[in-house]
Parts: sequence; C-alpha cells; structure tokens
Amino acid sequence: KILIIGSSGQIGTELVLKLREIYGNENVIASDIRKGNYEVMESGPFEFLDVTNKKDIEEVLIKHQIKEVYLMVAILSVIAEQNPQMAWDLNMSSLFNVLELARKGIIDKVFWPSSIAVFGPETPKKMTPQDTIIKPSTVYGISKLAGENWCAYYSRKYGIDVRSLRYPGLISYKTTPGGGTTDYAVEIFYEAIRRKSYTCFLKEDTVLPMMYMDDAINATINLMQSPRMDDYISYNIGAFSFSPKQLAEAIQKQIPEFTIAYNPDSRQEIAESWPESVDDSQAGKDWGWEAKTDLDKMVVLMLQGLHYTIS
Ligand code: VAH
Repeated sequence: KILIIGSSGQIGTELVLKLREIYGNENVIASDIRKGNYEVMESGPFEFLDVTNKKDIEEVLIKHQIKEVYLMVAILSVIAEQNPQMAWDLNMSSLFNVLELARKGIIDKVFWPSSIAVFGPETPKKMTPQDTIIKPSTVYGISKLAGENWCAYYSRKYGIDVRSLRYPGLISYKTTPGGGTTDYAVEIFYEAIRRKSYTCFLKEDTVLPMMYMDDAINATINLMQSPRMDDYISYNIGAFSFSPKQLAEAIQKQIPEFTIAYNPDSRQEIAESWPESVDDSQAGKDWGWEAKTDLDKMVVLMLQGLHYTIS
C-alpha cells in the first residue's frame, strides 16, 4: 500500500487521485495535518498526520501495511523566506523522519520532491544542466539541496530506495495557490475568469520553467514504477518556459479582453535566482521522460478546469 504525506497540498492532492485510479482507492492512503479537497476525502482512506512526529508516521505505516511513501510536505519559497527557521525545521524533519523509518525497514520506497529552486544566481540560466553550479540563494532552495544530499547519503550508506524530481513551477486548478513564487501562473487564471485582469507580482519579462500538473504527476509515478537506479539522482524535468507577458498573450487567445499589469515585489528576486529552462535529457534517457502538454494546451485545460467555457 501507498501513503501520501501532504495529501492536501498542490501536488499531493493530484498524486492521491491518480494513484487511486491506478492502484485502487483502498490501497492509497492520504494523510495531512489538515483535510484535503472533497475528491481526496471522499475517494479513499485519510489519516490526520503531523509529519514532524515520527511515532505518528510509524503508527499509520503499520496500521495500513504501507510500503511506499510519497513525502509531499514543504514550506514553499515565499513563506520560507518569511519564516526561515520554521521552513527549515519542517522541510528537514519531515524528510529525516521518513528516511529513518526507511532505514528501520518499515518503508521500502520513498519519493521526495526537489525543485529547480536548488539552482541559484551563478547557475547557467538556459537549459540548466543536470550537474552544474548549484548554490541556492533561497531558504526553500537551501532546504531542497540539503534534502537531495541527505537522500543521496541514505541511498549510498543504507541502500534506501529514494527517488526525486526537480519540479519546475507547477500549474494546476484542483487546489488554490500555496505560497510559491511561480503561483502567479495559477492565480492569473482565477483573476482572468473573475475580473478579466490580473496584476502580476513579477516583471513582464521574467522567464521561468513551468509544467502542467498532469505531466508532473505522470513523471512522478513513471519514475517510481521504473527499475531502481544504481545511484540516487534528483532529476531535472521540464516542459515549457514563459514570462508573465507570454502567459498573458496565451490567455488572450482564449479571453481577448484579458489585461495584465505589473507590480513586482520581493518575489522578483527569488524568481531571478532560478533558471529560465532546464536540460532534462538525463530523465529522458534513464526512464523515458517527456512532457505531453504545451503552453497553449495548458491554458485551455486550466480555463476548462476552472469551468470557463472556451468559445
Ligand atoms: C515555489 N512552486 O514557487 C514552488 C516551486 C520552482 C517553484 O519550488 O516555491
């Protein structure tokens, strides 16, 4: 059986639903410190779980005979900058608890998400290589790079089967945005429908790597279903890149009267420290990764997902 910790979050919500489709509702246990959306709560087992409490996690694992864990809990970039100690504590203690339970032999396989946030201002910005200068300049990125190194350590030293992806900005409609710098690309759709206009907190030409959620979920499950790799690699994965201006133009193809304004704030500095695009050829080679949804298709899927009728 499979446990998703952080099942009420942006990625956790969609992982629960997709994994239940594949493995059956009763075999996928959702867990979070707060209730999830209707679909998650109604379609299968849910456990309230504080991921900083290792005993709590162990009890849930034993109660449901769980062997595979997706640890989808993190304080994202914006909130982490405002609360460094709290973000570090949560992002790291949750990972240590799960890696330690794997070392005890209670968990067989772990997915732990990393992020393009591990890259910093000195990293080559275009087609950022899998292996390159990696000096994060955000609290969130520092915690994600530290997490990658701990996963590599537990994999090498204790033979733990832990797998990771460096997600780009993810765009989805089943949950509302939660404290990420890339979340302008989610908020914009709600505003485009509601007010036909949006004021963006990034400059118009700030290019970031992005991906539609379905591609990220498929990548995650494909990686977890692949034969085990010899060494731990936190894979770059990419789909498309755009600036707020380019996203607004893509939305205007569906909503011609949509307008955008710009009022950059502290999040601009976070965005500028990250790559514009990533080289994900290693993921393609190792386990057949390729994105399916492009920018225009993503815009249509988001508007339809938010019940906007495409004319
Ligand atoms: C954030 N959505 O904005 C997350 C992600 C690469 C961006 O890490 O913080």
